[in-house]
Amino acid sequence: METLMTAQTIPTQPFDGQKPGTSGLRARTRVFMQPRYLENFVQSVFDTVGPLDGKTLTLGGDGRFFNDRAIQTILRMAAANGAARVLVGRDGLLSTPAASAVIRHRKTDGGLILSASHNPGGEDGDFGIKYNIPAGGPAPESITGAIHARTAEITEYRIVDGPDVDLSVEGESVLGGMVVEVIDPVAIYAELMGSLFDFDAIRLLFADGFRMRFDAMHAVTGPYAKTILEDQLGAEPGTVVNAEPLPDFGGGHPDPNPVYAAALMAEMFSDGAPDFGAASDGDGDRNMIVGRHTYVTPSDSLAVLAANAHLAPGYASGIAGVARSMPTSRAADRVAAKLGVEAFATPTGWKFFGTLLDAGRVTICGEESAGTGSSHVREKDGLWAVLLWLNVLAAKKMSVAGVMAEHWATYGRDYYSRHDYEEVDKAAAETLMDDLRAALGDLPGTEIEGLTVTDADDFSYTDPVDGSTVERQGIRIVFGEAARGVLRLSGTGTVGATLRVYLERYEPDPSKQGEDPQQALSQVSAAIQTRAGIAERLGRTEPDVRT
Ligand code: VG1
Ligand code: CO
Repeated sequence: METLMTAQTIPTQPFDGQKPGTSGLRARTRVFMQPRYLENFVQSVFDTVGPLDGKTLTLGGDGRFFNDRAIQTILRMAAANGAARVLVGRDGLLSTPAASAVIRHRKTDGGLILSASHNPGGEDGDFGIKYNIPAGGPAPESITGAIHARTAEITEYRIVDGPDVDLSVEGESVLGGMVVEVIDPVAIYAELMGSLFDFDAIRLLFADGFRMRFDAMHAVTGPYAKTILEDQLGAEPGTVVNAEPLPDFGGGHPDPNPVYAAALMAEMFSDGAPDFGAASDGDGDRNMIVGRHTYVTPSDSLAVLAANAHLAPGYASGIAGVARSMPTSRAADRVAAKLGVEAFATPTGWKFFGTLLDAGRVTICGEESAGTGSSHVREKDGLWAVLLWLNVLAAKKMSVAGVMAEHWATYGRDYYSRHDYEEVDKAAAETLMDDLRAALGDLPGTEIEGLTVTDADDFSYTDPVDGSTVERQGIRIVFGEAARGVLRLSGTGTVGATLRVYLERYEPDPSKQGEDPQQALSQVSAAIQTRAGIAERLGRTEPDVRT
């Protein structure tokens, strides 16, 4: 029986810095756990997108430490703010792409996703939250800006009292007049995947002895990968490892790149390696693709998927266009040109793809940070990318190495790597960027480490659909047709600053496409390091991560 609960109005004062970054608000878990911090932000979201009266929201997170407590708080606040219903994943879990799928499929009035994605979790790790709009995607800058403005002037929030809602069983209950509907976190998503891909062909592939390793990194994708890969597609039991979501991701860093997914890399480069390997991040929107003895850069993966998407039933009629974030390599543009479809370069962050997807201008999008996705949802989608790769391999009956060789022979190879300098001094990193920005006009024509700069700018973007503009989205230093370096500061970190240096070089000649990427990029890397003064300014001679 539901007891009558009255909404309470609690006075509060603003916290500094509740500014959503590349993907929502992120902060140390302990910062989020202090009284009123989460409440302030959630009430600011409700004040911005509300009133909530009669509305339905989707709610879930990646299961990291504080996920369970935060969900209970948000449910009480949604009830106090008049929401009619909240759909919440069982045990409070929903991967980011699954949340997007639920928002779209059940036509909810947007949703809240709790995650700091690839950032480590735990009481001493990071936590995060973001609001997604009814189309299913991350809120655009106009909304995140309004939410931030609201956090700076908030004076009270609303919440009902009451016991915790039991989220361990599917079904409905009532909280302060609002229906809480606990849903299977996997079902809607798995059904969507089944509608896009040739599951029969992938089943045959596994039945023929194709071997795969999927490393869920103790993050949210485990249950999704187990259900789809092992139960539905017949991959052998044990294909998915680290499948149980843990509050601290088992102490790991749930970022699927060669450094943080070292165990998977070692297995894929061993004798007797499986045919195919993949990993996903904290909230399941990123993917890493590895063939036997073959690492596929995310930029190349985007290009390969764009070139071959028509082999999957969901994309059989072809793709409308391709969008990539600006720092992502130009490999996808080459595919778009050949297909005769539009190609777009957007700022970093999935929120910039939403308008293009909604307008039907693009079907496939991707970022060099291991995010790929399509118009099926409005988030990047790790398992989707893995399934499309499987569908392509099943249709082409080729190995990953074979697919890559064929792709590069057709389009040329874009050698690519990102070098991250993590948790460096924030002021020093900002000065580095400011000084470089100030020198942009003088760069063209200068020679650095034997390379001549032909162009240099700070990327600004006007959305071709809604006309909104953003500036200062990354400094580009271009060396002729072939080589390019991009520098920008991360917008997802919680401590200090992270400098990202994106390097690429184009090689059309198949006889020169077998070089080690770091070797192939050493000259452009040296040029950027020298011109930006990374060693002197940041005290770092080596990056922490090379993807
Ligand atoms: C990073 C990536 C960006 C991605 C964002 C969110 O942002 O570079 O491509 O969209 O993370 O991904 P930044 O500002 O740190 O470079 V996720 O999977 O952390 O939500
Ligand atoms: Co993520």
